[in-house]
Amino acid sequence: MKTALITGATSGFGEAIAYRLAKLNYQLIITGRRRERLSKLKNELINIYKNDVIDLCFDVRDHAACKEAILSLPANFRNIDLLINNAGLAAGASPFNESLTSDFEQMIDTNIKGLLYMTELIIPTMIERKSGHIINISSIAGVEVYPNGHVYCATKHAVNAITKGLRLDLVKYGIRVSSVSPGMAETEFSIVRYHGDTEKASNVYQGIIPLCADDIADSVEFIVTRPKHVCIQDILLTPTQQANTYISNRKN
Ligand code: NDP
Ligand code: 8X3
Repeated sequence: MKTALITGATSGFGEAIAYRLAKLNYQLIITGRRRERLSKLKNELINIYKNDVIDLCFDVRDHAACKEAILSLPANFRNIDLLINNAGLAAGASPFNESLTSDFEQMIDTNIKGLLYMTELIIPTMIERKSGHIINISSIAGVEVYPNGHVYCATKHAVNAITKGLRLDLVKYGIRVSSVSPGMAETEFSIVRYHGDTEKASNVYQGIIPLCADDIADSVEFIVTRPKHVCIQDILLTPTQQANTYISNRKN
């Protein structure tokens, strides 16, 4: 049985990916900061799929906490075959000069530094075994910058550079490195982005059928079910009504 670790499994893409990988018979390590949600998800996954699941509650911005979490894993969970770096967020959607420094820091610390911490902690056993797969959840925001997107877009551009860099450095160990780059998807993402303002969040998807978390789980399933000699480097997917980050065909 293969082992996967998913960061940010308490909602949205991470949760959908957890269900999908459990269905594909992975034993899972699910992580996030919201302990109750993790326990609930763990119980549901065990009830439905009977797979082994470990829940680790920590903040990916805290290097010591990431390390402690990985070191706490029992022997049969230490060889992680698949790392899904999914935890992330956008904080704020204002012009640069009206944005909060604390939002900049939260996005950079989570989307870039958290991903780096988890990757550096997990790849040593992949390198040892000359096998493994890392999937970074990037975004269409990593491909093009949109108004008021500045730092969020910068973090996802960084995720893409890190993904390419990892692929270059890990190719000699047979480790696959992929990314998934979604456009607009309705999860808790916009509620978080607008600091809990649900009205502003729902306006984001007005007149659009957005992607849903299962669409991203479909991409992950496609990537992980390819034969070992195939590395899907990236899947960029958007709603049919979204042409790029700022041109959409909204039906009102
Ligand atoms: P959600 O807000 O629904 O989920 C985000 C997840 O990240 C939660 O499980 C949250 O868990 C976790 N998370 C956030 N900050 C931290 C932290 N500091 N430490 C640990 N976990 C953290 O959003 P999505 O599912 O939509 O987002 C998942 C990823 O997909 C993100 O990287 C996002 O940038 C990306 N993305 C989203 C798109 C969208 O339109 N929805 C499109 C393209 C990419 P908890 O709060 O419990 O810690
Ligand atoms: C989230 C997609 O277009 O809102 O990464 O930035 S977008």
